[in-house]
Amino acid sequence: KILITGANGQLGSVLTTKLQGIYGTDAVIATDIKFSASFKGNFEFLDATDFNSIEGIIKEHNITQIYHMAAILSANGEQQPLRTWDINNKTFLNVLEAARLNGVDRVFFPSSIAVYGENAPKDETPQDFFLVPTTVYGMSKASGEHWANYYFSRYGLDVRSLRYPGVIGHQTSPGGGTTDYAVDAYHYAVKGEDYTCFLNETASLPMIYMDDAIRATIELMEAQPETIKTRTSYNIASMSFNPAELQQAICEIFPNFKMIYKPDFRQNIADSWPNSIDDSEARKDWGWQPNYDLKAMTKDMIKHLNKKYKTENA
Ligand code: VAH
Repeated sequence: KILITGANGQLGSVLTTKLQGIYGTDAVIATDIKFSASFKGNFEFLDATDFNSIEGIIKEHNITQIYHMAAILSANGEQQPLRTWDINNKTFLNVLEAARLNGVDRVFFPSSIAVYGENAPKDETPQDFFLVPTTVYGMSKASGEHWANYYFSRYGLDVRSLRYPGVIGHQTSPGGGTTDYAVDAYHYAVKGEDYTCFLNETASLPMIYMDDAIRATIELMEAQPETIKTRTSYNIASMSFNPAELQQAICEIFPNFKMIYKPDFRQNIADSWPNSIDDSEARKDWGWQPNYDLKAMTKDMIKHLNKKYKTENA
């Protein structure tokens, strides 16, 4: 059986539905610290900062795989640095130790391009580069990568990880990240409203469509163990764009859509991250290939959001 922490989060909830579709609803135990009334399937309340709670669920349900999706993201994390460090690290260490002690077969750890800092090359940032993250979120993801590598090397625990770019999807709202502007902009455009963007128009960042991010996660977890050569975390990429390029792509469908630029503290976070990343190792080791570029993502996002707002206003 598969345990997902943070199952009500931006990625966790889409991943839960996808895994239910592949393995069957009964095979997936979705957990979070907040309940979602619309959730369908097996849900259990879980505060992953409590080791005994995690170990209890693993034993009760004979968990063989864990997707640890719970974390405080970059922007929210900067409002509460010590709590973010504590929660992001304690939850992952609990997952690793409970997995090791209870024969869990495979663990997924979501890392992020937020592990890179100002010192790294901005374009096509290489997989192996000295990490100097400047957000607590990025620091916690960089330390998580090292813990993943340690549990693999010392205990043989099969931990796998991806450095997600900014993830954009229509299914869920983002939760306190620096790339959330790209999701919000589509919602405003579909509602016919202008969008005030918290980054400036030239802030280029690596991004990925939700469907590609979820497919990459499952492809990585289903890959033969011997193909996984990187046990810290793999870069994956699909596109990079800045807010002006997003506005242009949306205007091809909504010509009157406007973005107003009012950068806030999140601009400093975006400035510390790469513009684009090199994901050649993921392509070589386990065959990563993105399907969506900015044009295809924009078409699909607007198609789904049009439906969502039509049914909501029906
Ligand atoms: C964030 N969405 O903005 C996350 C992600 C690369 C960005 O890590 O914090």
